Amino acid sequence: MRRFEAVIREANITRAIVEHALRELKELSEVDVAIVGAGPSGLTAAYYLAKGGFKVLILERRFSLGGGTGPGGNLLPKAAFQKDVLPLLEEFGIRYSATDYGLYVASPPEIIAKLAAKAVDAGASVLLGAHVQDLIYRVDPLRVCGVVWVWTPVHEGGYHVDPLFTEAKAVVDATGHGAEVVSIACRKIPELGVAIRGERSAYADLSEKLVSEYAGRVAPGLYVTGMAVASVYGLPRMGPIFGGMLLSGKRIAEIILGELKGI
Ligand code: 48H
Repeated sequence: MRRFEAVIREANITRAIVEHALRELKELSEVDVAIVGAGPSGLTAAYYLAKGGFKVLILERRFSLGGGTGPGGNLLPKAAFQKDVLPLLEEFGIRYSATDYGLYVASPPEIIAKLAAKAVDAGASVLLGAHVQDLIYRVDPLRVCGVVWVWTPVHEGGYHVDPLFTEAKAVVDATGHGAEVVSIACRKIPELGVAIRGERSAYADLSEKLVSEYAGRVAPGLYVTGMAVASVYGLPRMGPIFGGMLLSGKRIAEIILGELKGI
C-alpha cells in the first residue's frame, strides 16, 4: 500500500464529536420550550416558536423526522390539504397540486424536508433518538417544568439506565395518536387533574377544525398539539389530510408565545 501522512486522524474524529456533542447537550439542558415529537405539528410549532425568539428543543425518539407524514395515505406518496391551509404551505415553500376534489396534494418527503428546514433555520434544535419517558414537575405553584429522557436504543433494549433531564418553561405533547406526554401526566402527576378521553372514529371535516381549536394548555406548563389533541379531548380522526396538523402546530406556538412573553 502507498505510504502517506494521515490528515484525518481517528482520534480527532472522536474528539470533535464528543467535545461538540457534550457542549450542545449541556446547552440544551434548559430551554424555553421542549417539544416532544418531530411530526408535522411539532415541526410547525418549533418553527413559529423559534421564529418568535424562544429557545426550542424537539426531542424525537426515532432517528428520522416527520412522524406519520412519510407514509402519506396508506403508503401512497401524497398527503392531502384543504384550501385554507395553502398560505401556510406557501410560507414553508411546500409545493402542491390542485385536484378535482376541492383538495390539494403534496409529497411527504418535501413536506418533511421543508417543515424541518424552516424549524432548524429559525433556530430550533432537534435531538433524534431521544425518548421522553417522564416529566419534571413542581408544586407551589403546581406545574410541569421539563422532560426526562433516555436514548431510544437504551429504552428499546429495556436496560435499566437512569435518564437525563431537560428543564423547560413549556412542554408540548406533539406525540401524535398516543398522546404519550399527557398520558404520563395523567398517570404520574394525578393532582394536575389531566384526563385522556381517547380519539374517536373518522370525521375529517370536523376533526380538521377541532384539532387546532382545541390545541392549548392542558395543565400549567403542559401543552398539546396535533393528533394528540384528538386523543386528549375525544375528537374524531381525519386520516391522511395534514392541514389540521400544521394549523394546530401554529396555534400552539401562538398560545405559548402569548403566555410565555410575560414570564
Ligand atoms: C419522543 C416521541 C415519543 C416520546 C412519540 O404521529 P406524528 O406525526 O404526530 P402529529 O400529531 O404531528 O401528526 C399526526 C399525523 O402524522 C397523523 O398521524 C394523522 C394526521 N393521522 C390521522 C389519522 O386519522 O390517523 O408524530 C409524532 C412523533 C413521532 O415521530 C414519534 O416518534 C414521536 O412523536 N414520539 N418522541 N418521546 N415518548 N412518543
